[in-house]
Amino acid sequence: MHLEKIVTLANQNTRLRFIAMERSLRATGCNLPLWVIPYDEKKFDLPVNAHWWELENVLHWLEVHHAHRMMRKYQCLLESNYQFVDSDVIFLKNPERELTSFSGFITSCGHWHNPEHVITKEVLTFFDKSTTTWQQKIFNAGQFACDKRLYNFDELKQIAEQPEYKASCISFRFHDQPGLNLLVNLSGISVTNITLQPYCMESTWAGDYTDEDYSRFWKNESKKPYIIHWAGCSMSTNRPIDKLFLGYLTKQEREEWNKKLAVITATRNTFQSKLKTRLRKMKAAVKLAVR
Ligand SMILES: [Mn+2]
Repeated sequence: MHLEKIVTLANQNTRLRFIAMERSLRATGCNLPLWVIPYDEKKFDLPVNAHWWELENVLHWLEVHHAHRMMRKYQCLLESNYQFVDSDVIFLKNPERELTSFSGFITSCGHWHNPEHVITKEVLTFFDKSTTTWQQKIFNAGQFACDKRLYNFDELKQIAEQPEYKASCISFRFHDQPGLNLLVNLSGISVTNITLQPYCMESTWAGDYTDEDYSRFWKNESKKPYIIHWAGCSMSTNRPIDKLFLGYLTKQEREEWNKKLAVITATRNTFQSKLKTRLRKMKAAVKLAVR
C-alpha cells in the first residue's frame, strides 16, 4: 500500500487530542497531508499540511437521514490509499513505512477478541452467509487503512439504504462501527488484521497497557504497534501510557487539558450525587408504600 494521506475526524472539542495526534505523526517523519473531516460546524485553525475535508453530497445525505455524525467517516470509502485515525490516537511509527508491504483493507485493533461493540443483528446476518470466523474481519472504526476506493457516492447511498442494512448503516444511534464494518465487508475487499497471525503485532489499544513498564511488550521492534488508540478508554485516569499523549502538549495546552478534565469530573460528580439523592428518595418512598 502506498499511502497518500492521513484522514481524521475532529472538532473544537477534540482539538487538544488532534494536536497531539498530528505532532506524533510528524515526529515519526510522516509528512503526508492530513485530511480532517469536521465532526460538526465547530472547526478550528489547522496546522500546516492539514485541511478540512467535506464531501457535500455525503454530508448532506447523512444530515437528511439524521445519521450519527461519526458516520461522516464514510467519506473515506470514496477514497483510496489512506490511513484513517481518530483524534485519540498517537503514532509510534511512520504509517507509510509500516503499511508498505500490505494491500487491501488493514486494521490493527483487538475487536477480534472483543467483538460486542462492533456487531448488530444485521452484521451477524451478513457474516452468517459467508464465514464462521467473522471475528477476524471486523475492525475498530477509529483506525483503519485502505488502498482501494470501495464505492462511488451513488453505490454507497444505495447499499446503505437497503432495508437489510439501513438500521446499522444509517439509523444506528450510538456510533459508526456496525455501519462501517458492514459497508467495508459488503464491498468484498479482503480485511487483514495485523495483530493476528502471521504478523502478530502487539496491541494498539491503550487499555491493554496498565502499568509503568508498558514498553516491555515492544522490545521486538517488528512487533511494536505503529499506533496507540485510547478507543473507549479514558485519557484522564493517569495511566502511565497517557504520557505518550500528554508528552506532545505544551505546558499551556496541558493546563487547558487539566482544566477541561476538572470540568468533566465536577459535572460527573454532580450527576452522581443527584442520582444518589434521587435513589435515596425512591427507596424511602418504596419503604413507606410497603408499610
Ligand atoms: Mn477513538
